[in-house]
Amino acid sequence: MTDDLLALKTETDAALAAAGDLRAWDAIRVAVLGRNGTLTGLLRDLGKTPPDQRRERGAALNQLKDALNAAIEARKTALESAALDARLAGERIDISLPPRPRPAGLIHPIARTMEEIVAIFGAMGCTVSDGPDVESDWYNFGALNIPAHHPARADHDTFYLPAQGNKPPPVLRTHTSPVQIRTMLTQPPPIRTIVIGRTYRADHDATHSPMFHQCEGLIIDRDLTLGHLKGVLTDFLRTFFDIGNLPVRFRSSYFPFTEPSMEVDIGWNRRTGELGKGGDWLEILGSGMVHPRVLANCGIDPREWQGFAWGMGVERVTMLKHGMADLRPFYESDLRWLRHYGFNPLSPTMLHEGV
Ligand code: 2U9
Repeated sequence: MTDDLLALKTETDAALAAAGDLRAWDAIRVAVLGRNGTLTGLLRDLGKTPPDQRRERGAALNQLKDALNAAIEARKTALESAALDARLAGERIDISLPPRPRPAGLIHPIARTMEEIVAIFGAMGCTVSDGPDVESDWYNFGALNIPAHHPARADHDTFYLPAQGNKPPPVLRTHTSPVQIRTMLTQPPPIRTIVIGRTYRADHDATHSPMFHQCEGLIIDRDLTLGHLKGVLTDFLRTFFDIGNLPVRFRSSYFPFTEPSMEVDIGWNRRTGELGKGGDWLEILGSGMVHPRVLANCGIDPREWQGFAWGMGVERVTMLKHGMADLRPFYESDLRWLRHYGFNPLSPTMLHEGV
């Protein structure tokens, strides 16, 4: 190779080494191999070379062209891979960073209890059903075998809304039971569902609030018995209170929508409030086999299907589980109370993870 060609190779190699990015690299490529590039000019001038030197000069130029092409491509590959490395390093996320030591918010005890109840009955195969807070007289009372003037209506301290036309006035639902009525009217049996939500009764003291939360359940299938009811509720109570041998007692009772009906008591110590031992009994929930008339009201044939239902107050089970004496702080948004009784949202101790 002649001196001028060697110089071009040396110059180009130096320029490529100095090119820090693809833009600089492209400028070199164009300056050497482009239409007006140095090498392109030399090839064009080949015709002006005296014929006796032309062959040798042509071979040298081709050799230089191959060498320059290879050097330019190699530099491109190196620059591209350096750019990718830089991008990957810049986009790295350190997933080993610990969470903030003090979470900004806490889970309200009512929300926590509802999450736990859903987790436990969910593990038993129940869905969660939902319905409106404002209900018709029929869904809240009539369909549940509580006709007008039935004495059970007096227990409910109902909030009535203005009547429309000749229809009975709508009500703020006094229990979540109308949701199970809606479920039976829209879904064919078998049914396994729970309902958790706000309910309303005109009552206000240390253990009653005009708005409170209920959880009710409904299981409909062929061949269900009181034995199934006792098994499901005993398992629920022992899991919820986290006491494997919690004493559970079923006591005969009356509700218009179940027959037979049973109240459920758990063992505790009345003096200390400790659950699970102590020889005293505490009423915790109501239950029973769904009344055949309630099934028939929803178009379900009671000769083919039967089932059981239960109900409990969410505030009440929360107070018992966590030793709270008064229900009113649940709704007062007092941050000191919430910091004391709230639950860490990052706490990994959800019941269903350990059941
Ligand atoms: C349908 C059929 C039957 C739900 C039931 C109870 C017993 C019960 C109370 C507990 C405390 C309400 O929050 S509380 O005041 N509930 O004792 N609830 S059986 O029975 C149903 C519901 C819907 C269609």
